[in-house]
Amino acid sequence: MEMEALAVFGGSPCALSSSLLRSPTADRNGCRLSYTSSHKLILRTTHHNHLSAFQTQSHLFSNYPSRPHAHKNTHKSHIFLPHLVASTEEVEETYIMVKPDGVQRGLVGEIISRFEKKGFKLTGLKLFQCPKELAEEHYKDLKSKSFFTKLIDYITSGPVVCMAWEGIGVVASARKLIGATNPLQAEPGTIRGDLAVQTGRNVVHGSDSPENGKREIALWFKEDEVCQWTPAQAPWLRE
Ligand code: DAT
Ligand code: MG
Repeated sequence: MEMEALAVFGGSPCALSSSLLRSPTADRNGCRLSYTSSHKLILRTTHHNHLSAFQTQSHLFSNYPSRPHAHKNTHKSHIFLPHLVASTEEVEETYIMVKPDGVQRGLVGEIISRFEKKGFKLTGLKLFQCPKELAEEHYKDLKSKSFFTKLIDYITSGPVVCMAWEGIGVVASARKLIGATNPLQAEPGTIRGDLAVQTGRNVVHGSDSPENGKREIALWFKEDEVCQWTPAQAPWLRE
């Protein structure tokens, strides 16, 4: 269930949102608050138990309602990107992860900084030693690939930094900031293009679709590890 228009605000979103977001009632009832691109406050019920690497994908998403506002704009503009279309209207979520090589090489701050500077909103962040089962679930679509075992060994070889980011078109934009899978083919200026040389050590992961963004955030984060807040810079990012 999803209820829209608890409040619509114009000039002072921060004051209103911060008091509502601290509401213990909202927490107790398992509700999440978020914002549409048009600054409407959304109350989203999340009565599901997030988070098990062993759950099926459909179960993981059974309580993730589609955003009602996603269907309201009849004339949406889109930016075309290879393999992905970035919405310029819809708030999306993406799962970004600094892989063990990025952590070992001291690149955590650099990588976080790229998404921060772009203007996306960090909603989840943790250092985490990934169990094998979770790595296998995360990369289940690649199970048949010859490099799968090596990939799982790599992802579980040391701590990773898990991040949830939110924003308009964040999925495709993050993929652009990250660059091509093979760092030697990634453009200079991208994370992989600047900081890595080999596909098997490409320092960072980013979800490849809005659906996978939700799936992966639910997989890697417990519900109370994801935080809804309004950055002070919000009015300076979007008119
Ligand atoms: P991406 O991480 O760019 O989304 P992917 O989803 O195709 O790329 O693959 C996931 C990861 O698997 C990738 O970041 C590194 C590894 N990988 C992909 N192709 C590989 C290959 N040909 N050899 C070794 N590792 C590979
Ligand atoms: Mg991928």
